[in-house]
Amino acid sequence: MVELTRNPSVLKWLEEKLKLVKPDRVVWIDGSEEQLAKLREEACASGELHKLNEELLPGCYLHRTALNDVARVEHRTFICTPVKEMAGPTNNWMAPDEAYALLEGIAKNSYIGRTAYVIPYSMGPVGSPFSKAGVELTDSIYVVLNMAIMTRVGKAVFDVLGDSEDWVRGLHCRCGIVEEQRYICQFPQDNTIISVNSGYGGNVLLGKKCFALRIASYQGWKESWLAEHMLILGVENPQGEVKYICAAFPSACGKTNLAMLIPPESYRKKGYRVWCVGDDISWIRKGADGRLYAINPENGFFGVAPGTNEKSNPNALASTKQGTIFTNVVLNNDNNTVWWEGLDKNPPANAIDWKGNAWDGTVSGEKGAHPNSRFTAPAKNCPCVSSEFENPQGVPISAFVFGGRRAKLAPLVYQAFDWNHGVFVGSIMASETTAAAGAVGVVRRDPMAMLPFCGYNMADYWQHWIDIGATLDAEKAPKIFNVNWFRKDEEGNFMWPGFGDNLRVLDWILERCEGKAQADETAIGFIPKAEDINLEGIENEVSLASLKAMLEVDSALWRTEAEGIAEFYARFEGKVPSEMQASLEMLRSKLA
Ligand code: OXD
Ligand code: MN
Repeated sequence: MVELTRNPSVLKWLEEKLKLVKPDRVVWIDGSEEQLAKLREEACASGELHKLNEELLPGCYLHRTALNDVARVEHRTFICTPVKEMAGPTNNWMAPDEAYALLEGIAKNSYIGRTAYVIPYSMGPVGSPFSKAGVELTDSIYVVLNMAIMTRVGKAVFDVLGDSEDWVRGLHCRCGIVEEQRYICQFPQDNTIISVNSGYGGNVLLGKKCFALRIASYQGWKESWLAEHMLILGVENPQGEVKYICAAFPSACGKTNLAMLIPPESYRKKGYRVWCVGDDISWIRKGADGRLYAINPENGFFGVAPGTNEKSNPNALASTKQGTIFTNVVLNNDNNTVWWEGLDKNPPANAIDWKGNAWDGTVSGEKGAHPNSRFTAPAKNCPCVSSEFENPQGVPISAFVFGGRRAKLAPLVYQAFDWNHGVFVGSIMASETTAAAGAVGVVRRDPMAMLPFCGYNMADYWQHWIDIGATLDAEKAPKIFNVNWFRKDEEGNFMWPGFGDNLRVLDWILERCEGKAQADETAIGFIPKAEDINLEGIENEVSLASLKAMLEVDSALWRTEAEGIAEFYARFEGKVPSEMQASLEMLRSKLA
């Protein structure tokens, strides 16, 4: 085996892990196209990948997971800190000793007869001061090929790492894909992740949720930066100035769509453009000029396929036209391409569904693609990818936007009074569940959309947000907002058109950041004057009266909400920062 580094901590860790899992051979991933091409070929020969139509989808492949392995498994995801209190009340916890013993027991000998792949990868542009290195040891070519899209892989990562011990250790073992033995464990104090018995993206592409959010959020706490579940987009105005926004939404709120939005025609004509820097994760640091800067640590999009189409997100669709790996979508046998629910109205008749069975979409009552089927697409494919995507210094952030899915409660948009109040606004994020998650309309609290991704006690995480704010001059700190695209009228219809028209709300947000637009002060924050939201071109769809209704703050509903927040805060047993308790008290008294 050709080792790609002499880093003693890497070699020692690998030696230990290889002794544990006992592969037949070891392959170091050097990042070359030549090596990746060979692995693709090998995966096609074994059936792990299926090569799609080279003319219509050049360099694209289809993969099907095991039927019992189709999504992240929050109930089997653990934060393994020395004491439970460090993980907090919202994380599953296991003592590190116990977790290592359990997982190493499962991992033991699990690579016998298999190949071990050593993937050096960088989260963030190689060599950027924001970036961090990781090494993932895996027995899955699918993982190698997905990591090669989602991160920067190869020897250059080791060259920058040198002999440093600051890298994240990640061990992935497919084992038998046994659900009852599936564990996704993070050890923040050890910079370590172990994932066993899964082959599904979010559980096994260890650079993504496990490192870039769970481990990185802990690192950010210790090193004075933030790792957030946020997209990054740039809005370019007709003068050519670009302002950047980071936005956090729980899963299933259209994050990828917002990150790549196409401006409404009236905006396009004036010269507005939207640029995508990232669709899922932001790493944020204070720059030399005192402003906050963000990078997207990823290099690709791991997007949900169903519902992605020419209308909802043409940029995402275009991103999947080459060099993409599709997981659990429909295979159209007639032309060897892919299909999913919501792509268009023409499901193929001669097809294979995500389970690998013959499927006729014109008559079948069953879905052909799994609702959580995915595309792994290179960011460089995206027609609206930002020119700053590779900027090692990141982009300056003007606004943070939090959002959720609330039928009645939250107005279309409101602005927090100040940074600390903004932390409160982020902490009270919640979403009402959709049919996809079982019961409809159940409120799930998801502070900063980080509930499943915060690698330490969420109360410490909030304190960290407050501490970061304290280091910023008020005029340089990003302004903080909350949006709700999902408000419904009495008949249950969505009141706001969403998609590209969301730019109208971002427009107001950026005007507020520049101190231009007006607002009314309410109990929950600053609300726009309806006249200040630009409805040009959608006057027939959204009346001023309807917009006013979307901006209303219903005190009775908010009083109930305040009690829900208090109940949630009580779970933290006195650890919620006093600034946030004060915001809750202020809300209660203003509503009284
Ligand atoms: C994701 C998620 O897959 O947040 O990005 O669930
Ligand atoms: Mn996500």
